[in-house]
Amino acid sequence: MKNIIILISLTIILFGCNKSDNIVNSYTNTTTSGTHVISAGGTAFSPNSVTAKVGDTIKFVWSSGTHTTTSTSVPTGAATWNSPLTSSNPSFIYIITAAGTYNFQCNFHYTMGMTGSFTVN
Ligand SMILES: [Cu+2]
Repeated sequence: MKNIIILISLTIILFGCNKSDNIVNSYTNTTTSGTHVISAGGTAFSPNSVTAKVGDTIKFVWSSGTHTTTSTSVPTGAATWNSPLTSSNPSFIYIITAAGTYNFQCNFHYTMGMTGSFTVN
């Protein structure tokens, strides 16, 4: 009887996790067409250069290590950003509101070339 209760509890826990994953996935899927994923790992962003449009989303995703995504220059009128990218802060979303060139870096590894940009038309 005790084993049955444990089994039921595990099923509820697993079902709960799957359910929340599905919500995350469906959210991602609805924004895929305008979403550009840039991953941070090692000492590089990948890709480190992206072309996008106003209204698109740049999604920074942690891959390994300890990083930040930090804007170093943005077009007039655009918001700057500075966010950790770590195992406990594994993603950061930036919604583009202005055309121009955006440059960003990892504050820990920019001297090793961990920089990137996106150009918005
Ligand atoms: Cu870094």
